[in-house]
Amino acid sequence: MAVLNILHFPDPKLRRVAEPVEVVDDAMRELIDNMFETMYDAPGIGLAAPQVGVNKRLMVIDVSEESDQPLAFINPEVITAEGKKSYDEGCLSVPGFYEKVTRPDVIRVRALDRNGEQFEMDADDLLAVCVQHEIDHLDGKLFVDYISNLKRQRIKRTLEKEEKARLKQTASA
Ligand code: QAP
Ligand code: CO
Repeated sequence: MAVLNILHFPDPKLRRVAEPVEVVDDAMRELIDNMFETMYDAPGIGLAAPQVGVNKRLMVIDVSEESDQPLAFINPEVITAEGKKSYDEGCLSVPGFYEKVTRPDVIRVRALDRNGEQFEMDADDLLAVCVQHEIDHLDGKLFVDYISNLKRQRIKRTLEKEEKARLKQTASA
């Protein structure tokens, strides 16, 4: 297993629409395991394949207190959505920033599991937020797209500066 490198906003790779997964094979299961390891290491509660540079419709989530309820979703789709709720969202690709985002409150999601079997799941509260946030990643969308241009630009400039500083460090090490 391995901890993968997480891309940060405004990396253009985060803006691609990801491709559906055609077959769920051992290589896919290894990627899923590595994504869980990367998410738990961060630590985070959700991670989508585009965040680790893989342009596939795949995401992992664990919103449990004990980090013992891993959920993998392949080719996920929201099939019903009701209500509205705001939640303070963050993102492993936008480290250090949290903003209120309004989304449907209760959803039903359909996906394939790590064995390629289709399942459906009802989600509310944090899980519903997280599923929708991660599906957005598969469509090249980030939570910062829901906030003002001014706030998004500020976040972009700060993260670009941090990335430059990291590159300098890496070059001199
Ligand atoms: C998406 O986000 C999410 O800024 C998952 O410095 C977030 O795991 C769904 C994280 C909130 C619903 C509500 C963020 C870690 C983790 C940071 C995450 C950071 C370190 C974010
Ligand atoms: Co995210």
